[in-house]
Amino acid sequence: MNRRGILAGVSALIIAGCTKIGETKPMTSLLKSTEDWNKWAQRLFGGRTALAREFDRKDISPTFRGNGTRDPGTPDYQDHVDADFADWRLEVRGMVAKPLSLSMADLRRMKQRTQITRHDCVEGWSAIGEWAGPVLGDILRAADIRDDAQYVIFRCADAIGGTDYYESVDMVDAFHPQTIVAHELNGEPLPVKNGAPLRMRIERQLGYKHAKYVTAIEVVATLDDIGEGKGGYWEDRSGYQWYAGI
Ligand SMILES: Nc1nc2c(c(=O)[nH]1)N[C@H]1C(S)=C(S)[C@@H](COP(=O)(O)O)O[C@H]1N2
Ligand SMILES: [Mo]
Repeated sequence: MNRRGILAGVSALIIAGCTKIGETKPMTSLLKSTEDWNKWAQRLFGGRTALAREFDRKDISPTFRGNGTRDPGTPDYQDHVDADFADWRLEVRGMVAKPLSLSMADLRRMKQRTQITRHDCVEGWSAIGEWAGPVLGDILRAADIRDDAQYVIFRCADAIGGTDYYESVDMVDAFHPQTIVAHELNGEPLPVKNGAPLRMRIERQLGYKHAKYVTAIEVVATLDDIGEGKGGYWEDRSGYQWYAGI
């Protein structure tokens, strides 16, 4: 179910709820008006769909450090670096009616979103940067994802200690307007240390959710069969939360 579906469901609930309120006295005192239902709906969903704070150009950090993998270091990745990522592809697959294989040019041709946001790493550092790229929701709509899809997996070109890095989000974050597939940092193509040529921005969550070196987007119904089943590289091995809201 996409965000529109969720919101439609909530409206239906609000309307159904209103009819009931009129009928039952205890409910009338508990939930006085439509306003209360709206507040309840907002608390449940509004918190997740709200925008992350955006900053001004003057707030941009002079350097944006690289963390975790700073270079995938494989011969294949080095070939892509040498070719300026001209042949990099982003695969979109899984529960989609139209699987896609997007080139960097395809991604640059799409409508772009630019946002200046703060990145917060669990290790205790933050940095503000300006990111640009297409909105993930537009890519998922182009691929025509199935109604019963639940999660989006990001596959990466790097491995840590022999295990491939990956991450995942649910459809609320996948269709969040600030969730972008970034190919630029501060007006320049992404540096290798920051995930060249493509990295996710999942602005309402902590740094480890922002997958770098993205090679594929996989739409699935369950996380059970991916990695160790906890939805991400760090979630699988260190008990980091799958939902790392900030
Ligand atoms: N593919 C991949 N993505 C990754 C990581 C990684 O090691 N590999 N590290 C994560 C962590 S913990 C953080 S804080 C950010 C760091 O992004 P940066 O290198 O641009 O600072 O990337 C995240 N995404
Ligand atoms: Mo991090």
